[in-house]
Amino acid sequence: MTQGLDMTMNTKLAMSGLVGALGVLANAQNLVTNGNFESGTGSLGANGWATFTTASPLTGWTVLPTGNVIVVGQGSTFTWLTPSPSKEMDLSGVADTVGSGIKQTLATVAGQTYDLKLDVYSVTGSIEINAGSSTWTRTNVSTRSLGETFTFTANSASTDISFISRAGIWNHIDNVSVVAAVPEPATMAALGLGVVGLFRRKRSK
Ligand SMILES: [Ca+2]
Repeated sequence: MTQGLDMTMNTKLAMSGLVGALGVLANAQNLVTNGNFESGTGSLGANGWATFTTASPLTGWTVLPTGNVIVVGQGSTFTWLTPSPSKEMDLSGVADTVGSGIKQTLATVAGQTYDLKLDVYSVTGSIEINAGSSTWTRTNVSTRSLGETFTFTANSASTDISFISRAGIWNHIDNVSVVAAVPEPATMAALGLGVVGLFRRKRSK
């Protein structure tokens, strides 16, 4: 009887470890909302672009106070747009405002490492990329650069990511994603213990 009770306890512990570990693994999905800038843009107008400000935010994103960004679409007068995305973000907007940009707050796990990935196109420009306390700058990316990856570690349960025009014009980004990098050793250990625990339970039956 006692042994049976112990086994139940062990099984529960093993299960909780396994479920917890699987929960973290399941988080290996994109945390960014509307990272491809295809949602909630409405009509892009005759010129093929639309302006977004703090007063008229874009789905999933907060436009920074100095922000005056535009979403650019296919068929716009900006003919340099490549065919692959139908819409993308120009951080400097029509007015080419320095400090213009967008922000999004993500639910993260403190201590977890994440990969921030995005497409960058910055003709005579400079894009500041932020994730928590990490900062990177991409300048004069005159050829569209796809899937650039920046790795950061979250300090808390929420992390702000932001993209800001620091100079020049045509500071474009698209396909922004943040995905948990390889699970932490502690997570892998919990997963391993969970599997071992279940295996032991089966064998003892
Ligand atoms: Ca897009």
